[in-house]
Amino acid sequence: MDKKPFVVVTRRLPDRVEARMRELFDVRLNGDDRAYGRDDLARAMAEADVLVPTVTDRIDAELIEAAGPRLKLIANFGNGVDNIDVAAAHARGIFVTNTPNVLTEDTADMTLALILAAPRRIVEGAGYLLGEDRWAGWSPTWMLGHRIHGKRLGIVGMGRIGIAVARRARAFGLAIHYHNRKRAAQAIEEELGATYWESLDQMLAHMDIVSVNCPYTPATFHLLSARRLELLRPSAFLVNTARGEIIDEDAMIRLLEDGRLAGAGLDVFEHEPKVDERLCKLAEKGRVVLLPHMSSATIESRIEMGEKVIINIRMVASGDRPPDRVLPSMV
Ligand code: 8YV
Repeated sequence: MDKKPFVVVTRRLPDRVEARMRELFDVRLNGDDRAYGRDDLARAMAEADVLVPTVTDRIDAELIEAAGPRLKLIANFGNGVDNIDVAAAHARGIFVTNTPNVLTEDTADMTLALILAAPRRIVEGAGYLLGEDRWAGWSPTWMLGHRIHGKRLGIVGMGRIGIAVARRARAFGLAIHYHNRKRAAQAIEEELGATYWESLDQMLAHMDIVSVNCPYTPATFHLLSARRLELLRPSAFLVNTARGEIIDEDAMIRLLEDGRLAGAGLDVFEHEPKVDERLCKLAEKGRVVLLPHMSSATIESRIEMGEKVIINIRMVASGDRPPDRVLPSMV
């Protein structure tokens, strides 16, 4: 690759990151932040040495197979790489990288915010003061939520973010339970006082709050299927800051509408950016708290994600392996 690789960035990035990229690369930025369409992606991949996509770009096998001979790296601005066909890239000898670790704490913070916001009706209460009918003052039985202290939290996916969520939840007095492909290290379990559930079904049936923190892969599509969602207690709350496709959203909505699930806190949706109208109606009633995929939306995270992208590009440009390489076996 040229020392100054031709890098195409599909979305607007923090100023500091863009400035550094201008210094280091022959870079094409996206000033007006208009999301790339499929043709834009195909054109960029036909001529670039490096593509820097985000979660809003679907980089599938067809686009990768049609990519130009220069394309050596797809440096995802994001931790999750479900938007990229990693196996197809690998087959073409194109590196794929992501931006792990730098957004873990912020994403865990937002997960806790939703674990608090849904049972404690925070958004609904805040909205009340802005609504038509003004607040008539305190009342003993009004806006009552559900205590989370002492309740059981079931974490689906005990990776970096799952562990960071557990650490915070423990401080809130939640009992930590988890299901994961493989058991966490004993030291982690002891630190968190965490109980491992080999059976996801069994765990779902015994939790007060369930938090989805696993990656979205072909194996986790509708991991929380209609059948599994039925196992949840009617008093349970469901939180998702991972990917919408991990939950059968239609089945979840029907349980919420029928009162067979107490509530949900959602930062991601199965058909993003489309948010199901029924969820919006449930939000108006305070039954769910909805956020626009902003779990890692801090200036610090986004700058550090950009810095990781830059390091991955520079390593590949100098003929080395990028530190945040994603292999097909990892997804
Ligand atoms: C990113 C995320 O902002 O990193 C992820 O996987 O979902 C978000 O933190 C988004 O993916 C940007 O591509």
